[in-house]
Amino acid sequence: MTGYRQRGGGAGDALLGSYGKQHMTVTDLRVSSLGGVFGAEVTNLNLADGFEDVLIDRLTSLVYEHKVLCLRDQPLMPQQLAAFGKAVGHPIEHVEENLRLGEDSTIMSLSNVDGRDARQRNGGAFWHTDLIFTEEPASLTMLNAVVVPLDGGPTRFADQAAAYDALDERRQRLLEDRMVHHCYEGRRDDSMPVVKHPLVRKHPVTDRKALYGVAGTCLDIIGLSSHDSAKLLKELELHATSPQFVYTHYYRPNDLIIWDNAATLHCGPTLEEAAGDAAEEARVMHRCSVRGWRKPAEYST
Ligand SMILES: O=C(O)CCC(=O)C(=O)O
Ligand SMILES: [Fe+2]
Repeated sequence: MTGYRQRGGGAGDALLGSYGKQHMTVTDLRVSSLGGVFGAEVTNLNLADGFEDVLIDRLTSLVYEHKVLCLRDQPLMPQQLAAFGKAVGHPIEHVEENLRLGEDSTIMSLSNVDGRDARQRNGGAFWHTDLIFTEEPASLTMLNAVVVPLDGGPTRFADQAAAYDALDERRQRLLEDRMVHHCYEGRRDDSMPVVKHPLVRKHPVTDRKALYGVAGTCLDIIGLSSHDSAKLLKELELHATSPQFVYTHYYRPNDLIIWDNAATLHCGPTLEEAAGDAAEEARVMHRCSVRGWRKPAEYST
């Protein structure tokens, strides 16, 4: 794998539970902007050394506040990522078995170096929010960058609370109590169940309103004619993903990025298969997506 920007050994080689090192404390964290319209970076943290509840509370608070959080320099083993996912929520088993990583069915790999087809390489290369086509969509999703291509293999994120706030009040009122049908891949052929979710969603922890899942898997807005529904969904998608709401994250090896699926849409890059001469295009991410909303102390009143 020469030419890949690949992680080295280091802290990630220590397994969770080998508590020889000192745990990081909340006061050690350094938080700064990622330099875009939203999102924050966290440094001076090493999850591989272990983590306590108070640290998990602080990190989830930061995710809710900033919607996208990048923890730098986290070369986690899959089982460490799974343990972190378990601390944050209830990790979700991936349905496609060949994407699961080793023994742990809650960690999957996104990769363009292992011969998988374009559908699996590019499964996230469209604007969406994770698992909204199920009754209980994902709350948070995290990606740990293992191999990063030269162009940074970016993921784009769109701030859906800001997109909602930017609508005029009349439009906000019009959208407020609407429900939307969703289906896996936006299928309309009855091959997968159809579920309903609100078009404007109040965040389960922060209570902040946001547009919810207006791109990706929506079939129609309930109560509108199919013409009006298609027109409005198209307009909302354009609005919700317009540049003033978008932060594009170019990865560094060992980034651990965490996003809030209730407050954002995201879109992965379109990936060519990377082999031989195309080594600079290689991209491997370890992924964990969770359900459930951890409520840090500051939100439990
Ligand atoms: O590969 C990416 O950048 C994002 C993929 C994605 O949509 C996901 O992991 O949920
Ligand atoms: Fe996704």
